Amino acid sequence: MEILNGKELSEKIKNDIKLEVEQLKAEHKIVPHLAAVLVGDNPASQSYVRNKVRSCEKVGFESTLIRKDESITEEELLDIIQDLNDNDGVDGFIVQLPLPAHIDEQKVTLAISPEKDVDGFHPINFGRMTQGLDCFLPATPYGILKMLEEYQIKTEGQNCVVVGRSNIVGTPMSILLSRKGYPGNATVTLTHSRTRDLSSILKTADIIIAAIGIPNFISSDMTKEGAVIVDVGINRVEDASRKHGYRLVGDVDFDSYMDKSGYITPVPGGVGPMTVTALLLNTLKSAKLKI
Ligand code: BQF
Repeated sequence: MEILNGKELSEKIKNDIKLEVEQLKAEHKIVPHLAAVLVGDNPASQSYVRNKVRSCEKVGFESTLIRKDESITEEELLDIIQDLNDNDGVDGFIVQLPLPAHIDEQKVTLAISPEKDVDGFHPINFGRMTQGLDCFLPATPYGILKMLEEYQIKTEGQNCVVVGRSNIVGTPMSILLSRKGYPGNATVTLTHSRTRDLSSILKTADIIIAAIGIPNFISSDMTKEGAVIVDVGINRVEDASRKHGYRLVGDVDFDSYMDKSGYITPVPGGVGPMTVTALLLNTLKSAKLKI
């Protein structure tokens, strides 16, 4: 298997972003500014937000982290979102998901101004995406497209099987791969928990996007020789030998692909870093609209 190295590619793209930010600063006095709202103390969410803030620092963006206790009311959170919408100094912002059960995520997503929705979750951006209009693409699918492009993976006419139908990964990914152009023009099958005989569908796939959230769910005996395997899963599994008592594994049994041909993304270091970098690209795009 050839490795699709998301970590390495994300460093390369971040370096390009950094150079562009230096130019924006020098020529237009513009410094892109990303804000993040983190509610509660979910360890995974804290780590994701840390990655985002650290990446901002690396490329020369300004960043603001707004931390709130999980007892925050929906109304208070919507007020914070309104302030960020109105703040001309902020180019884009994200509200880290998941939110506590008493807050309606849909309501929160709808409250974010589509012009600052650098996560690309607002239905305006989703709708614009489906029609091929200019928009903020959702970060994970955007990062995957960048990776397929960099490694010149053929998508036209290829059978692509997406596993998982979430609003933020599976569903948009299926739309993006079936759109006209590159990377697109694929024949896409969107599968999910109610799909019958997933194994035989997977056997037809030239490209697999695994976004199910079940550790090691897909193994090499279920897929064909030479397939491109994109593993979106980031699952914490207990591992007493590790510093924090857990390690990250994907939705794909990576080790089972040792002796196969094709391409595979590792976890960690595959899609994850590309997701964060895609968020930076969206924020840069938003900032450049000020010119
Ligand atoms: C890596 C995310 C599920 C639900 C909400 C690098 C990240 C992860 C892994 C990261 C993710 C996953 C993020 C690695 C952001 C990706 O080295 O493999 C970076 O920070 N991500 C998120 O913000 O919300 C999620 C997954």
